[in-house]
Amino acid sequence: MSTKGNYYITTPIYYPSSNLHIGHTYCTVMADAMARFKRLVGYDVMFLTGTDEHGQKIQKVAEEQGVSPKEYVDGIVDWVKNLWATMEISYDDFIRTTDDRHERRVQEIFMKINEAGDIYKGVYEGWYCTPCESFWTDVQLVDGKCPDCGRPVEKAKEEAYFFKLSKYADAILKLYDEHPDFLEPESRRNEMRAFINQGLEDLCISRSTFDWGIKVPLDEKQVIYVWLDALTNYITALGYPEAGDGIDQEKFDKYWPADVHLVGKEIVRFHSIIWPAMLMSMGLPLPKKVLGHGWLLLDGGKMSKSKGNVVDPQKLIERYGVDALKYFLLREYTFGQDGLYTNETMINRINADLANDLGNLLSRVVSMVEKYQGGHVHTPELPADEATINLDHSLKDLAVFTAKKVEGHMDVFAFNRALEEIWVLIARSNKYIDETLPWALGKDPEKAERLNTVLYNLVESLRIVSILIYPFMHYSADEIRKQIGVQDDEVVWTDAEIWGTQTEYNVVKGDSLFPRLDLAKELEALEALNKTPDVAEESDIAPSLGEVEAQEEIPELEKAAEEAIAAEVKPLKPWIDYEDFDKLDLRVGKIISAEPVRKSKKLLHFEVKMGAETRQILSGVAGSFTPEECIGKSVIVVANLKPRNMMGVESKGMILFADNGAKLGWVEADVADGESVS
Ligand code: ME8
Repeated sequence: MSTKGNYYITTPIYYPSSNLHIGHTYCTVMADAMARFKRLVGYDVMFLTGTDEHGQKIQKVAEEQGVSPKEYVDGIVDWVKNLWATMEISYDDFIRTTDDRHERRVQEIFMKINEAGDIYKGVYEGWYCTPCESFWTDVQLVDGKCPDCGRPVEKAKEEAYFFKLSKYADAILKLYDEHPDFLEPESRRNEMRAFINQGLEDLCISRSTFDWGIKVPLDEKQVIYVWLDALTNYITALGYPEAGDGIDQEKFDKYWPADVHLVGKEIVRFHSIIWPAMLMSMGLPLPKKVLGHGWLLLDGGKMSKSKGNVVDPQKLIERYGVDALKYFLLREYTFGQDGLYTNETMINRINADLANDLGNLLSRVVSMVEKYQGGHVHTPELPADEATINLDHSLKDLAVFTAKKVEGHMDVFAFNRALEEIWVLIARSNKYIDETLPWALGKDPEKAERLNTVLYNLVESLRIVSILIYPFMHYSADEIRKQIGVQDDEVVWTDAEIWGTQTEYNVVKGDSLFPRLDLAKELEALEALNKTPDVAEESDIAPSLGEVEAQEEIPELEKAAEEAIAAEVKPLKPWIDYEDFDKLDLRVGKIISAEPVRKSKKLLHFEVKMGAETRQILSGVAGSFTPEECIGKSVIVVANLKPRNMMGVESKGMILFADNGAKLGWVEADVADGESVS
């Protein structure tokens, strides 16, 4: 029963251009854990996920498969729903952008925005990045390429409808100022501010070069272009803008505005600029929070079977179970930051936390209750002496206070900290066994009552653990409850704050929760799994494109996020011979002056002192540094790079900078200028 109000949480609607991978699973698992947690603490939760099915990329791949786009996406959507069913993802609704309810409402929304005077027909002429389905202005391009994915762009010109996004620039900046928690983490807010300050262009919201989309209601020749179609899912699923028709608008009134849109960092821009602008145009309240999570990166940055990573969540689940995968994803990574996925990290995490700590605690306690107590423990009867009272209290106090700590971490989406807190209690319970030595008590009939007390305390602690882990790993929670004999089927969060809710337990030992894994064997097995073609998948149109390797052969299918992920951790270039390296003359230089270059937004003009010689060097770093902050830096210069003319100025050499794909940093030297670097 809900007492705390309503809570609406969403994931992105994923592109069914291919099967989902562990990155999508990561986002959905976080949303599911939060939805389950909120339900448990008393909210009436609406958890929405779904698929974003229109667009040129999907149309192309369907054509290549010789099927209609709808047939194509149907296959993938079945796979996605099946994955979520296996994981018991507790969504309340799954919206597909091809649902009739969505298509109809998107058209109505288009008309509403049009009536507000925010749509006009124009001609766009810009740089178009096909994989990202994004237009860019000259200023936004980085080295002439797409600033999001780094791929080449092409000039495009076409009649289309535009949304007056630029009109809302100030209102959005004001939103960030007045409601800083609208967009988190803070670093993303700063990026978005900088993006808006560069100048916000109106947004092209229709296309006429393909037809796999929702028709523009005013113009049969155009289809609504992805982001208007996609973002609106968050309200069309609630029945907006119409009442009646089986889906009551009550739902909209009840859950909108959303409490949180959980999204990957590469689509924060769409959710924190375009989406609020559209809502402002419709006169609707804005979501309370857009939360950008980090990426899971794979070895070398790119998901590929040949690199030895199993990225298919189904395969990991088949081998280790749903809870192990969920626990690993939630415990290993820090919300908002990128993290590296490796099979080894996963297996080590399962062994250390699940097999050793949690699994062991359950099996030790249940075995001892069976062995020493005939499977039965009851509320302690005899008051213990002071030392034992203190010992017992240290366990009880920790146990009953853990729920509040978990709540605190969940408030800020710190899933890993919440789990860490629960594992402190698990570790304390394991230590309590070592401190109380039940096997020694078992040898002395006079200590029978103390033995009962110790084992009862341990079972109580496990009962509390079973409640605390419920939002994250409900299968294991249920198994623990079954083995220790919890009578109440319903998991009640507040029972985790009470010691002694059940006066008697009859335990029944079951299977080991998480058997210990042999790391070497598992790594080998996972590698073999990678290499084994999945027959079921390859006989099926949709999943046959599920492997990321397959996508590598079909560049159009590669998604912006995956490209950007690859860009973030750049794969190593091929080996070079020492002779190649030796051709470089690297010197330490000191920047003695720095100025902008006229008519260039990118270039800075540096005077660099290298011992006796002072050179002028132009670098495309104006987007990252102000001239003032460059002066005085000691840098590394490729001194024998052939001089080049840039904007009519000769640049002699090149300064080295660190480049993480998003931002440049200094590579500084700590020696006198002019010195050689080798
Ligand atoms: O962008 N690590 O869909 P999409 C972590 N349809 N999360 C990842 C990830 C990774 N390696 N890869 C994907 C779209 N994700 C649009 C969204 S919403 C109105 C429209 C997750 O299939 C992450 O949450 O490319 C990311 O934002 C989302 O999947 C992108 O899914």
